[in-house]
Amino acid sequence: MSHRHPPVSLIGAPTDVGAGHLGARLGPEALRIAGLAEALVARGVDVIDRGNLDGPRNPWQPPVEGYRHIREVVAWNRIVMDAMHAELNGGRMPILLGGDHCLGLGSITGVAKHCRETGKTLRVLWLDAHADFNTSDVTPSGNIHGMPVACLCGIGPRELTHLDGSGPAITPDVVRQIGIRSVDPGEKKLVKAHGLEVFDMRYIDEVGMKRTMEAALADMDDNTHLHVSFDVDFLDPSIAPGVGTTVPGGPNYREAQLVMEMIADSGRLASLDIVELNPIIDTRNVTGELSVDLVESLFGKSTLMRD
Ligand code: NNH
Ligand code: MN
Ligand code: MN
Ligand code: MN
Repeated sequence: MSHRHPPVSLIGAPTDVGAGHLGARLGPEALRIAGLAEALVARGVDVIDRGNLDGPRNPWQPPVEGYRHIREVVAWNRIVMDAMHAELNGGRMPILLGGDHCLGLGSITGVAKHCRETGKTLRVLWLDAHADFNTSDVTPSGNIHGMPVACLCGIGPRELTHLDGSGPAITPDVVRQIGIRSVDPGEKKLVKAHGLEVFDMRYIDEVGMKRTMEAALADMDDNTHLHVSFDVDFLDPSIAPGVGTTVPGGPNYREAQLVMEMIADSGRLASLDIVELNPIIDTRNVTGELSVDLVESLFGKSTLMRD
């Protein structure tokens, strides 16, 4: 199956203010050097690289009242929200090059705003080893990259839950999480209480990736805006070592390819985050190159049997 894709805009957000390791600020450049734009052009996609957004530097301070760098996180996320929203308004598909996963907050808030304005139904696929559903009370680290899903659903401090000045961006039923295998004890209670749909690794082991993706992509239609938030630590660390918080037991290369191919086949992909890539920790940009390889599948590259 092949689908036409709208024009794409690459948006770099070089920051690690939400993370516990320095280096994700170099993610956008690692993805560019791995050939992201060229790979999309080779798929026939019209690509503009908007370059990098500019935001506050990482002050590298300890958490205050359960949040690390909240001011800087808010500033970056406002900038990202506006950039994502502007691209969608202009009829383009934004691809956010993170940066750490706190940016999923701004990205999806901008996407959700556009969906409200255009009457689209938003579906978010959250590909991650982690649920990112912490709050200041239960976070083990204070790092806000562990909190964006909770904040998007209205759980958290007002400056994060009302980033665009209105209400929370989404409700938990919008989200499908895939690949989850590290959830903190207090976070686990919250995930259950809010009824988040989580296809964790145990589920994937038992049911297989094909049926997992069929479930995660079910009930979409022509009016669905599908946003994929791809935390690179979703992948097994044996193939993707270049992230700050590796967790063993993630999807292997073939499973990850199938995830991307099935999303491509849905024909509904309308915006994307690629986050948490940390080239400082990587082995010669292999994780950047793998990310580009997977994005090619996301844009319809598959083996000759189905082209
Ligand atoms: N759950 C941990 C925390 O909140 C780790 C979060 N790290 C991530 N999330 N990379 O995707 O600190
Ligand atoms: Mn994450
Ligand atoms: Mn709009
Ligand atoms: Mn993660």
